[in-house]
Amino acid sequence: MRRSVDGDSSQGEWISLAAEESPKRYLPFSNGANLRDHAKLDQLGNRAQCHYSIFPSTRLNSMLARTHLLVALAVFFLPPSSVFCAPGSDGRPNVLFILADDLGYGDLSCYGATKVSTPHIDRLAEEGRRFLDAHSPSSVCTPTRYNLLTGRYAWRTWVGGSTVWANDPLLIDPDRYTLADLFREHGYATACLGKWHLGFGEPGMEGWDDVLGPDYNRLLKPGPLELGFDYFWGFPHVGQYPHYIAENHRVVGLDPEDPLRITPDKRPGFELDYRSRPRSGLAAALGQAGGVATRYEHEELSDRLTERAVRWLDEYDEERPFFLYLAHRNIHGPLIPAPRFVGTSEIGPYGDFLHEFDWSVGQVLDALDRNGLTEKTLVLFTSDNGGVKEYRPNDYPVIEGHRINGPLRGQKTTVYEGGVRVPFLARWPGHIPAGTTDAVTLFALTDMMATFAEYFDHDLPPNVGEDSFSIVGALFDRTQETPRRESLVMDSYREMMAIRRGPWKLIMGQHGGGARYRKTFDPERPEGQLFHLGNELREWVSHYRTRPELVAELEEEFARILHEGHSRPGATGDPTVIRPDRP
Ligand SMILES: [Ca+2]
Repeated sequence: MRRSVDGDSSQGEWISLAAEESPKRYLPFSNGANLRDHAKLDQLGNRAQCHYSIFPSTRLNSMLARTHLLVALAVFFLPPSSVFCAPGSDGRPNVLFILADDLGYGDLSCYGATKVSTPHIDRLAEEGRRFLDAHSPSSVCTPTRYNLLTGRYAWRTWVGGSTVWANDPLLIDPDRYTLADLFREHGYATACLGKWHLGFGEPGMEGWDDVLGPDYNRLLKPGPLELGFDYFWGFPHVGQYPHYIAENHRVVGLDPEDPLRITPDKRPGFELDYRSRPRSGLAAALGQAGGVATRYEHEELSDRLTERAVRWLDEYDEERPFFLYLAHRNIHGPLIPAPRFVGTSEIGPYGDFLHEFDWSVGQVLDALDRNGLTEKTLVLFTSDNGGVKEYRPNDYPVIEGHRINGPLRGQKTTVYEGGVRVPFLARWPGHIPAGTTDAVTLFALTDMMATFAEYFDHDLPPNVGEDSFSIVGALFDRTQETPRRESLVMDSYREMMAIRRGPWKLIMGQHGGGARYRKTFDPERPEGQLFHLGNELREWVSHYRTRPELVAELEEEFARILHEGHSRPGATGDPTVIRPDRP
């Protein structure tokens, strides 16, 4: 196995996969590298039959710019009441937010995949807008979900860049104003279906154990219902124990005679108390005992979630609009689809699992059609982090010919683009032009808070959405009233921090900071990595040594965002540190 350009050999086999693509092709400051990345993306544009090319320098893209300008001008001169005149009773759409799990930038046909077929998800691209510069912006599940629901960087919290485990409390302070609170305040019914992965309960609650966490036989509270959701049906996480489904505050199907218990990790250290037990990331060996009647099998989980989501839509008959947060379990490992999908793809279980996911999304879109909701619903579709090539040997997928993260370097848990750049699709018939592509708007899932606040003409208080910037302008081709995002902080599972501004991305370390990252420092190499993503999306050519003034500027901007406790103008915050201790 060759050593990668940044020497991150600690990240194992995936580097050799990357090396197969001969990084030398990307090493020179050559147009060839640019063209290679761009040609790949151009294929994506063609596959989605987009109206626009994504390349700023091309003639087609100038058409894009002109079209956006014309639309913006037309919108500007329309009376305000007509701008969002929707078929719904009051003009505001339902919002269906579909969050895939571990879906990579190259996993969908509409983002360039050729070894799998995702026609139902591609439909969203064909009938809506595809974004190419969207970010999670964290590299794993929990912190991204925190960003989405709060509009605040998760590295300001005790979870840092990693995930909560079955014995962790609710990460979001119940007093914090959330995206669900925003929708509810504006008259929406709110529901969360699927993977939660933000923890339940709090230390000191009845039944709490300092090592094992909440008592799953009691009320799981606080949880989603304390954060603005009217209804919750879902599971705490995927993969780790316990394997159960909860509805609102209760585990479904629990037999009092067979209580569900978490069994402690056998490794040294877990006899410690809650605050001093080993950090998250080591807790995967927690087990489950009892609760037999509550257990699900992985192969049935997608079916059960799909059935619940479809039934929720079929039964929805309220006058008020809804915000449905559908957090899917696919395509997070274990890669076990329902038996009827096994063998349906050319690339084994990974592709089969993608096919199951696409089927599931298709069922949900069919439910919108069947209930006359398609025209009244803004569908947003994205992923919580990049795809996984390899970090859990048992799940190593056979992916010959399939580039999980497309042209991007890295994978889930790293701060390279492969870990944090995600597909993002938006469809609202009549309001978002069909088949369009936006390659220029830098944003993150953190930005949903400010986006919908601006849409509702809702001034965010200073202590809400501290790192959130609206993308209303890019989403709906309208004049934007609030500041646009100029920089974005991203982080890895091990809190390797990066900051993006324009095409430049500074990684404040020598590696990608992935799950297997070890904090070793090579004095022979530059302290950080500086990439120009506009010239070279692949992140092989570092300009760190040649652009010290730019490195200093970006470091200064990051330090400001860190120490001011916020990045959104008008917000406030206390000086923060990266991953503070648990409260
Ligand atoms: Ca994930």
